[in-house]
Amino acid sequence: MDLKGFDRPGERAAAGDTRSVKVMIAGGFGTGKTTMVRSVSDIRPLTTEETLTEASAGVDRVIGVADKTQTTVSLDFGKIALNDSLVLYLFGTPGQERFWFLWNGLFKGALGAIVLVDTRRLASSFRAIEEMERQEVPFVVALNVFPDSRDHPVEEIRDALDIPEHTPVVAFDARDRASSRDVLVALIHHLKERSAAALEA
Ligand SMILES: Nc1nc2c(ncn2[C@@H]2O[C@H](COP(=O)(O)OP(=O)(O)O)[C@@H](O)[C@H]2O)c(=O)[nH]1
Ligand SMILES: [Mg+2]
Repeated sequence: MDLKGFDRPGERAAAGDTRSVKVMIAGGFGTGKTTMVRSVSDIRPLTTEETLTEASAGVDRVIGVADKTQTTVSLDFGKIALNDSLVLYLFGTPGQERFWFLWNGLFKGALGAIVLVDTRRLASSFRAIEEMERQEVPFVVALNVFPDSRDHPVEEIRDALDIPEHTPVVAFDARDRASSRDVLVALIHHLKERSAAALEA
């Protein structure tokens, strides 16, 4: 996919001229943020995982996330070059509400975000979507398809989560590199469409 011109609207980027863009990977607990950063990153992603104990299980609301035994207590961080002149730095947000106080600093300098949604547990991503709007970060909603996910029409999901009309909603598989990369490309196109000017800031 041709992404040339994204980094310097109206100009072709000179050889070796690379633009780095910070992208947030957000969404509820267990929606696949860590999985996505791991599958798509060119570098070995940094993650801090802590084994979920019996004691924290209630706090972390593992109900409905049966086979999840680890929860991320720190950030996922990854990097992907989409082409010669565009490198994305990916920052996964901590899923648990008790870490959300960190978000103000976390979003600083972010040009866009992906909000992951598990359609079996829509409510878990509701606050992440609200937060994107509060932070005024443009985003793409990515429906992470699990084996027992039902096939919901996109409009139904848009309604249920109150996703703005102009915000793209795409289905993908967080475990798959190409699929995860396509979601990032969709975000870049969305940013490009939204405002070429904002990208120069
Ligand atoms: N079947 C399936 N399982 C997934 C997918 N994405 C994540 N998982 C699994 O779901 C669980 C939660 O994913 P994780 O990336 O840790 O979620 P996070 O809390 O958002 O970081 C893990 O056990 C993953 O292996 C997916 O696309 N399909
Ligand atoms: Mg995680």
